[in-house]
Amino acid sequence: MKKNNSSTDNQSYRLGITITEHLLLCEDECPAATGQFTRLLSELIISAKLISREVNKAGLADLLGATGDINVQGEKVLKLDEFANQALIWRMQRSGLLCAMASEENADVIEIPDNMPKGNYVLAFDPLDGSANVDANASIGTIFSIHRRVERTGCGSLDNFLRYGYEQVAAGYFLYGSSTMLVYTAGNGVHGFTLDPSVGEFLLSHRNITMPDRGKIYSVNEAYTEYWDNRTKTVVDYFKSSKNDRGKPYTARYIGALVADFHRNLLFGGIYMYPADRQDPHKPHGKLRLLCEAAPLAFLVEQAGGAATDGRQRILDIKASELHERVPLFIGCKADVEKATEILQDKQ
Ligand code: AHM
Ligand code: MG
Repeated sequence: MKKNNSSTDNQSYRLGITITEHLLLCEDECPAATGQFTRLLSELIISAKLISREVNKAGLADLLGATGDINVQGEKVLKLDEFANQALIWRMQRSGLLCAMASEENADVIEIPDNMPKGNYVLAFDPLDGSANVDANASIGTIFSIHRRVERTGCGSLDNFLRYGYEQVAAGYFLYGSSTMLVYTAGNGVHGFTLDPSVGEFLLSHRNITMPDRGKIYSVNEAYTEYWDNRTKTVVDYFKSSKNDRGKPYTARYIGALVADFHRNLLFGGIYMYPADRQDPHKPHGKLRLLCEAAPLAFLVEQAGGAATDGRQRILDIKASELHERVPLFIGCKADVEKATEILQDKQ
């Protein structure tokens, strides 16, 4: 497997190529760029720094546990979920760069108030993915997806969000782990930046991340085995009984935070699966949300040389039909995802 963290990257980390410098360099390479996208990412970064700050002190500042509310997904809202959601909405609404937003925590499109300037982009986000891990001090993250607004429609219109994944202009995540990281793509490869707390800046640490064709990890919640159909069971059995390219068995890893499981597999090579759950009336299409989880990670994984499907078709080719649409997800190294999809289609 190609190493992502080369000595050159270590040097750029030490010498400090900041995310802003990186974005400005990318802007220079694109004559049509107006600077709006750079400003949009910069605003997201400030929101993420605020969230990272709260996550880091959560155990000390009465930020663990639930608020007592239930969100649109029928899940308990945690105090940090609420903080992350409010931080993003508050900052991004004022940026002047967005036309509308959609959050995993909000039932409807979040409009930009009348007294605030509007922009050309729309943003969908999962403010705190994997938040069930918060109280255990495990990794969590913020996932985001950016589209250009649909010109012929009003800002608050749902049409701005009911789009194909391949129309995204950028996507990424902030991971609040042993370090805070930003990993993003704007269609020119996948780049990772690590927050240096001593200077308060995201510095380039993982340039042009690429995935091997096959991985060595499979990630799935096997406690649900009895609810899967036979083809899904065959897929998981395949990874349990096959050897990877080094002739060794695949290893199982499952944190239970998509963003953290995805990040590990992106760096080390592997496949993450959240299949449909035919017997659970709440999860006939799996658990993960198309717009704020599956599509942005699918954009990233394809840019890194991997693949993502719902077991039948490419995630980026799915047009959302509702804001909180859920999809089964098979995402990771290309050959692994193709194998899983082939088994699910029974085309062996
Ligand atoms: P969340 O966005 O509300 O945190 O829910 C999604 C999370 C994913 O991060 C994670 O992969 C999955 O739910 C875990 O679900 P399960 O506990 O069913 O394995
Ligand atoms: Mg999530």
